[in-house]
Amino acid sequence: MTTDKTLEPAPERALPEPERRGFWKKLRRGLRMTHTEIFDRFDAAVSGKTMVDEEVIEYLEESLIAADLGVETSLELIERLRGGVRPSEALDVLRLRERLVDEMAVLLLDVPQPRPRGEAPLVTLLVGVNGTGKTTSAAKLARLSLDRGERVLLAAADTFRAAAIEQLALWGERLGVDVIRQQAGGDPAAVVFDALKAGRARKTDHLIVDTAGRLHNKEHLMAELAKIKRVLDREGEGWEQRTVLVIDATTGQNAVIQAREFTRIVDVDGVVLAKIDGTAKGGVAVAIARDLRLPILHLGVGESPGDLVDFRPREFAAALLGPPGVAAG
Ligand SMILES: Nc1nc2c(ncn2[C@@H]2O[C@H](COP(=O)(O)OP(=O)(O)OP(=O)(O)O)[C@@H](O)[C@H]2O)c(=O)[nH]1
Ligand SMILES: [Mg+2]
Repeated sequence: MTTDKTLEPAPERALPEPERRGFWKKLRRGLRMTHTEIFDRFDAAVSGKTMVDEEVIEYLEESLIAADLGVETSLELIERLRGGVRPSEALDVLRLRERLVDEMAVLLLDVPQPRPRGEAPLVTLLVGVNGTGKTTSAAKLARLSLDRGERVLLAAADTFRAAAIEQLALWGERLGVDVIRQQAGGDPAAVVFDALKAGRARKTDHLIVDTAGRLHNKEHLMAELAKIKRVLDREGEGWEQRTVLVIDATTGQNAVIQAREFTRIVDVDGVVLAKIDGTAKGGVAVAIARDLRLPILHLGVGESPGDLVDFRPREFAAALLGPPGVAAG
């Protein structure tokens, strides 16, 4: 257990209906492949059985590892589960899974939670390796803020390719959000400078900055992000700032390695785990939260701006491990 007060989880806000229903549907859809990965073999293993035996537990353990929860976390979950199962206890699969959800929720509530949003306008700097989903996540975060009635501005600070600027501009058009941009090859820090100025003049609530991601040239990337950070520090008075790392969940355990490397270059406040819908390795969310102690802010569950859900430990555990058709309360 952590004793650091700042890491103590805030109590989860109950979601009002029908928000809860929409959230639950998207989360379930996003975790479908991972859920199947875990329970296909488990279901096969328990079929025809009445007792919890070693074989069932072992299948479960292997499946959790296969879903990239991380070996340590998987073993810990199994140990906790074993602690609650009496030898030759009559098997109640539902109960077993409910217990699994509870144990997982306990583990996930013991990781750093996102800082609550303050009153000040917010700048979100999106960073990450090539192709992880930064630009799409910028559009998704914009949509989330728009839904909350906030004034949003996007900044195209990935000036590396003209196509990158066009991609963000297109999202801006579709969402009805202005995009601050310069020509391709321009200075990303200058774009951020312009965006802060524009944001202040327009009383923007949320400025979302898209950046380029090239890890094959770490020096360049580091220099570019450092320069953007300097502009934010110098010109960003009155703005709350956060750096959000976008990670591609489909790369499984490599995503954890990628995140670790990135946190060496930049101070990261939280993670958006994109493309969790496209992988059976969605357990990597748990590995990132636990091994790197980075708060997971959102999960990307599709390619549309609406396909972003908050990471809520209890609900995540229930969607990942709970019996089908049971929604978390
Ligand atoms: N299924 C799925 N696809 C996603 C998700 N997020 C992004 N994508 C897709 O992943 C691809 C790359 O997304 P981008 O947003 O362009 O990634 P990026 O990090 O901005 O890429 P670069 O600018 O080239 O570094 C696109 O085809 C997106 O539609 C997601 O949550 N689910
Ligand atoms: Mg991009």
